[in-house]
Formats: sequence, structure tokens, C-alpha cells
Amino acid sequence: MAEYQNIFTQVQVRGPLYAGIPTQRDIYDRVGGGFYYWLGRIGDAQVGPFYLGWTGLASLICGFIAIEIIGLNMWASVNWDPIQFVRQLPWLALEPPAPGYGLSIPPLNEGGWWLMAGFFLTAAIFLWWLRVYRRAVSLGMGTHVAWAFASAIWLYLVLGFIRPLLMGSWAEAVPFGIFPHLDWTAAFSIRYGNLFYNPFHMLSIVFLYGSTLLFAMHGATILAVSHLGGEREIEQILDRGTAGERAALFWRWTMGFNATVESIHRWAWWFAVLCPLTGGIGILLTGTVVDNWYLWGVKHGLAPPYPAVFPAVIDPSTLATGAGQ
Ligand code: 07D
Ligand code: 07D
Repeated sequence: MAEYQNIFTQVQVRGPLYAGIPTQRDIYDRVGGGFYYWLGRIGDAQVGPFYLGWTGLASLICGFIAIEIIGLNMWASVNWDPIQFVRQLPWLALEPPAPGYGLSIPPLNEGGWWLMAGFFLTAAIFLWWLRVYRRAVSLGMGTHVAWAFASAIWLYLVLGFIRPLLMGSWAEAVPFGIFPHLDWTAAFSIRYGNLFYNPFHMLSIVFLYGSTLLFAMHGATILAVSHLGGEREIEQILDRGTAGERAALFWRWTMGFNATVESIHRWAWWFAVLCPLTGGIGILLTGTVVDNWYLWGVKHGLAPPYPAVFPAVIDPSTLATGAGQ
């Protein structure tokens, strides 16, 4: 049996390069015949043929403009010093406008570039979504991938567009930058009284952790029966053999129930989709409906109140006399 433990060794030999089924010609047809190279050495990924439709091309152009605006602003912030740009890159940022600007269009150097980069990044993401949708339709597939992607786009839009609109200020949105966006995430949690007490953050974490658990279980199960042909989904559905049944029985034995060769993919789809979907709801409620998740938790019996030895907790942002008011 040991020789079949195929985490690193392969059971199925890689097939010949495949250019894919014929499709209706778009402005561009697929480019190249495909190849295996270094990328293909990991996980048998066939590279190409590529398809560059107008949505793909427009998306890449918008994405390039966004990255260009972000990158040049970051470079300008270190006085155009190339060494410092590379050295400090993870810490550099393109910040949204200051709160005073509300939802108005600020001067370029005070958030205008951020707004413009956000516009082009969003256009790039929307165009890529359209490409994913249209390529699926042209192959006669369902549009499941596009709708899963839409769930991530929902969270992205809540973080950078919908919630700032509701709060009346672009300053609420996320900055561009590797560590700066982490600082924003931590500051957001602190400002709104600890996101851990937000039940939608909890749900989002359930689906995030659940997704990795499901992925591990599914990947492991199929690898464990691939020496019986378990990864050949068609055969598992059409000619019932020993692999799928064995895998299902394994899970009934170990945890009492099993998914099927088909339903495991619905489990996976829903877990993945619900992670950013519930997360987006949680972010949308923060600052709009609930101002302090810890106090909300205390009110609903979720969190213990601070011991009575301390003075009552008052959310500083509700005080009209605070600094900067
Ligand atoms: C593995 C698929 C490949 C995708 C990759 C990401 C860019 C950005 C741009 C320098 C799993 C490509 C990255 C194109 C470069 C500039 C301007 C997906 C895989 C490799 N985050 N986040 C990262 C984004 C938010 C948080 C990494 C994007 C929220 C935490 C990467 C968005 C909050 C941590 C990144 C976004 C948040 C990260 C790795 C958009 C709450 C980390 C991502 C558009 C959700 C981790 C230094 C990854 C890290 C990390 C990108 C939004 C929190 C740079 C594009 C505002 C706590 N985030 N993030 O592998 O190492 O995803 O950070 O919404 O610890 Mg983030
Ligand atoms: C960001 C969707 C948008 C991405 C898109 C992709 C490109 C790149 C490039 C191809 C990820 C666009 C792609 C442009 C193309 C190439 C190369 C999805 C995104 C459209 N948290 N937290 C979550 C945990 C804390 C905070 C979710 C854990 C603290 C905030 C997740 C912990 C504080 C937000 C999660 C923890 C805090 C979140 C994200 C533990 C900080 C969010 C789910 C163990 C001190 C976000 C409701 C996701 C959310 C979010 C996990 C702790 C803050 C489940 C495990 C208490 C502000 N947190 N968190 O799918 O939805 O993201 O919250 O401590 O906004 Mg959290």
C-alpha cells in the first residue's frame, strides 16, 4: 500500500496537451497551443492556450492603470528613490482622502489618486468578473465560478465603497498597501470595539476555517482512493466502483455521515461563498448600525461587562467633547 501514498507521487500520468473544445470566435481566439513548464511541474497545471477577449484586455488595462497609480504614488512618497521604494515597499501606502473631504472629490495629492486607483481597480475586477461569466457561458458551463467570485467582490465593495458611502466619507475605506491595509484592519477592529464580538465576523471565520477543513478532507479522501480510480469523477458516477463507496463508507464509519462525489462540491462552494458573504454583512453593520461590538456583546449577554470596580464604559466616539470634534 505504501507505494500508493500519493501526496507527492502521482497515480495518474499527465495527458497530452489539450487546446480545448472549439468555441465561437470572439474578437480574439485563444492564443498558443499550451505548454507545461515550471508552473506545470506543480499540480499538473497546463499553461495555455490563452484567451484574450475584450473584457480580458480591458480588465488588464484597467488593472495596469490602477497598479501604476498606486506604484507611482508609493514611489513619489520616497522621493523617487528606487532603492528606498524596493526596501520600504511593504510599508508604503496610497491613503484615501482625509475625513474632512467627506464624499467629495479631493485634490489628487490628498486622496484623489486613491479615488482614481480605486475606480480603475474596481473596473478591472468587474471586467474580469464579466470575462469569467462569458467564458463559462461560451463553454456551455454553469456560472458558479462567477457567482462565487461575486461573493468576494461583495466584501471588497462593502470595504471600499458601500460602507464608506453609508458613512458619508471616503476616509472610512481601506488604503492601498501591504502592511497599511493590515494596520487599517486592526484599527477598524479597535475603533468599533473589537470585531470578535461581531457575530458576522464569527460566521465568516466559521466558513473560512470550515473551507480549509473541507478542502483538506476532500483532497485527502480522493487521494486516498485514487489508486482505485477515485479521482475519475465520471467513472464514479457512471460505473459504480469501489473507490467512491469506500470513501463514503470511511466517513460514515469515522463521523457518521458522508457527502457524495457531487455534493462535496456543493459543500465546498457554499462554505467558500458564505465566508465573504457573511463577512460583508458584518462590515456593513459596523459603524452604521452597531458602533461598538463589545458593548453590543455586553448588552446581548455575549460578553461579560467590565468589573464594577471600574467606571462605566462609555464609547469615546459618542462624546461631543473629544479631541478633534
Ligand atoms: C492565495 C490567491 C492569489 C492572490 C494574492 C494576492 C495583490 C495586492 C498590491 C502592493 C489568498 C495578490 C495581492 C495584487 C498587491 C499592492 C498595492 C489568495 C490567494 C497572492 N487584501 N489581508 C494579504 C488583499 C483585505 C488581511 C496578502 C486584496 C481587507 C490580513 C495580500 C484585498 C482585510 C492579511 C492581500 C484585501 C484584509 C492579509 C495575501 C482586496 C480583511 C494577511 C492575500 C482587494 C479581509 C496577508 C501582508 C492572500 C498578508 C494578507 C491582498 C483586503 C486583511 C497582499 C487584494 C481589507 C489580516 N492581503 N485584507 O493570499 O500577508 O489571499 O499581508 O480587498 O496576513 Mg488583505
Ligand atoms: C478580501 C475579498 C475581496 C477580494 C477580491 C479579490 C485582486 C488581486 C491579483 C490574480 C478575504 C480581488 C483581487 C485585486 C488580483 C492576482 C495576482 C476576501 C476578500 C475581490 N479575523 N477581520 C475577516 C479572522 C481579527 C477584521 C474575514 C481570524 C481581529 C476586519 C475572516 C482572526 C481584527 C475584517 C477573518 C481574526 C480583525 C476582518 C475575511 C483571528 C484585527 C474584514 C474573510 C483568529 C485586529 C473581514 C467581517 C475573507 C470581514 C475580516 C478571520 C481576527 C479585523 C473570516 C481567523 C479581531 C476589519 N476576518 N480580525 O474572505 O469580512 O477575506 O469581517 O484572530 O473586513 Mg478578522
